[in-house]
Amino acid sequence: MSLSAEVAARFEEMADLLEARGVEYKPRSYRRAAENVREHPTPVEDLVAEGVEAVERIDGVGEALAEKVVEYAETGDIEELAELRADLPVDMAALTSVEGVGPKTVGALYEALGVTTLDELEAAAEAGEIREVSGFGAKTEANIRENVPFARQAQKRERLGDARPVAEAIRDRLRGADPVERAELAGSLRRWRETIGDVDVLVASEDAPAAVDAFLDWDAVDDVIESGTTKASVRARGLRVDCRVVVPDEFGAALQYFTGSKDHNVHLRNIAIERDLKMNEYGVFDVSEAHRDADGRTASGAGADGDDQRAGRRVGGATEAEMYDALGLSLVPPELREDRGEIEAARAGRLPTLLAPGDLRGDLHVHTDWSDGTESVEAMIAAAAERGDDYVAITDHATGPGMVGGVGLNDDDLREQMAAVADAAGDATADIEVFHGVEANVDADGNLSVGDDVLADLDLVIASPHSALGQDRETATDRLVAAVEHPETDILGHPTGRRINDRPGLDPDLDRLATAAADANTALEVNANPHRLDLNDAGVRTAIEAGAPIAVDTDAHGVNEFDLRRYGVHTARRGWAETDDVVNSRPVASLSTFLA
Ligand code: DGT
Ligand code: CA
Ligand code: CA
Ligand code: ZN
Repeated sequence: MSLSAEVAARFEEMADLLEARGVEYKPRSYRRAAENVREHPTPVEDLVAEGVEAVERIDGVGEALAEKVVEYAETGDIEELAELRADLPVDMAALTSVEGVGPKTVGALYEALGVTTLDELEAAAEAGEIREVSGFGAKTEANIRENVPFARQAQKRERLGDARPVAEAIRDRLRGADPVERAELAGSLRRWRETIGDVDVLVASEDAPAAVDAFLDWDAVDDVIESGTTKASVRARGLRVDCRVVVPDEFGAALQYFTGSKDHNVHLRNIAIERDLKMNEYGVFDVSEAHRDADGRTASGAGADGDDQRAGRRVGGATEAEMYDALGLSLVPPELREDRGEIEAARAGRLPTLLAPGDLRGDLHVHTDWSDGTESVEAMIAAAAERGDDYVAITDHATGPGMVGGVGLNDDDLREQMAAVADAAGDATADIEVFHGVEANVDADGNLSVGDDVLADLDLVIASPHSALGQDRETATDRLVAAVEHPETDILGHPTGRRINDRPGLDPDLDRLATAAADANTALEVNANPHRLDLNDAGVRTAIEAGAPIAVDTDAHGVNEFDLRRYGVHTARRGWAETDDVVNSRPVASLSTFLA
């Protein structure tokens, strides 16, 4: 976590604690300050280095708060926060992660029942104690009981986009360490699952203890959970990180094993058994009679860790490809390893040729400072060109349901923007095709929030749901189908509106939606923002099976967010997407045909 993000999180915690104690106004100013600190273009550490006056340049941060920012940067703590925590010793983040439980509820339940943790909250609900507290009832109690398990689950899994950068930092650090020959991420992170339980890092080295030391030497380590001569687990930047060290000759076997998923590996192991083979983290071994020695052990180094498991004649293990090959399978890309038919496909030689990160030619969902983006049209075009993209679409928010604080453009603004985008495209020095579009809001009934005459004059129309995200399945499906069937819609943006670990969003009948999208030749978006990943992997798979086109877009609100593209690409890969399924992998001429 960056220092800015840490400060913002501490301010939000203070806001919650103050609110729980019934303090007025102050919580709002802390929350506003938190948001502005988080979004400020200059990292807090740079401002702190300049002095407290520089910190005060952040909107909503006056002298008192600026001093707290400096205090946190210098000491890692805020005294007032420590006092608030001592006064209300609750696990605020966990408790307020339960839907329907806010800081005020936490304060009231602590006063009345002494509830401090999720477990205690659940126990109180189960014992029928909550309904007895003034201001609470049986319905609230039932809701809490129902929502605690969901909160517990969400709480312990981290978003892919939060974990990846941390994991890549330790991987790269290990790659530079002397005793390390190879270092790779494994587990759910290598499979690019949308959330991850813990980070798994695998290292190849001839000197395991030295490699473990290199891992423990990482400056992000807050706490060593356990450590030994070949593995260690630590807590770093809020994540649990497991590191294992193997000899180079067994790296492929270990990488295959620790990448998982568990279901994928169990299925493989059963195939091995059918073939008189044994498969584990050390390799694939032929254990047919001819290759088994008297006591089932190999001759060398009896008694060492894993020796029983190394018995038999080894037929593979240095590389992952060898592991799959030994089972008569082609190498399965990590994103597919969920036991969802990939093993049958690998056996039949029918694995999909997945979309590759370099296949995308441009982004079709980009915001600028005309709506809630942070940069100008010119800057976003230049950044897209800089990346080597063939085209980019400028698609600011239209006004309408779900847009708050006057963020969106009305029809007149959009007409004005047409000229501005055309000018910017004309001025752009780089050779990049610029499309002008809009992200229109889909209202609760499936209508778009922009006039048909304006939609017809734009190059591209994204229709996105931003409001009424609690609709039932039937209503939500009707609504989204209406949006994809609108003659001007080219892309259905973030179709469910979910935010990972935050809100579930719509739960449409994806078969029906995808069929409608295929018939209307409207693309369904894979929004690459790691808070969204919407469609998700399963949604992509359904869309593709129905023949609906896919658009993988970053929804960038600033130039740095173009880097989020990879999360969309790998999510699409998890949904078995091939290059031809994705409209923004097409050359500009063929994309233009699609949009027309
Ligand atoms: P996570 O951390 O919950 O997001 O999911 P993973 O898949 O990273 O799981 P993790 O960290 O518990 O273990 C990493 C990999 O190690 C897992 O994907 C497969 C392998 N593994 C762990 N435990 C078992 C097991 O009991 N049996 C088998 N076959 N493989 C296992
Ligand atoms: Ca893991
Ligand atoms: Ca693990
Ligand atoms: Zn957007």
